[in-house]
Amino acid sequence: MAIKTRNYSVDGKRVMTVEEFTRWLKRFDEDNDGRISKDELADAIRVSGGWFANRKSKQGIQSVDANGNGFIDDSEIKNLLQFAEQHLNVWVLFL
Ligand SMILES: [Ca+2]
Ligand SMILES: [Ca+2]
Repeated sequence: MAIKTRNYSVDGKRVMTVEEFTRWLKRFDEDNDGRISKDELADAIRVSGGWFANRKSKQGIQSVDANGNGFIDDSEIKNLLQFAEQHLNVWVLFL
């Protein structure tokens, strides 16, 4: 397995730093434009075992898209941390 072992919190969430979460999210940037689209976020939700991925990703982007371009830009990833806890089974640590 190429995937590194992660720390897991007691409730089964993957524990990551903001940096690790950013790297993890970027794996879903399939067209490599440096931004996360609705479809790419939906993939991240699916991989995390979430239901209603398309609907959640639409809501997620709307709630974090500060500049209104319809994508999650680098500067907006930090707005996604609460969403990550709720829908991506990720618990982001602030260090
Ligand atoms: Ca992209
Ligand atoms: Ca944006």
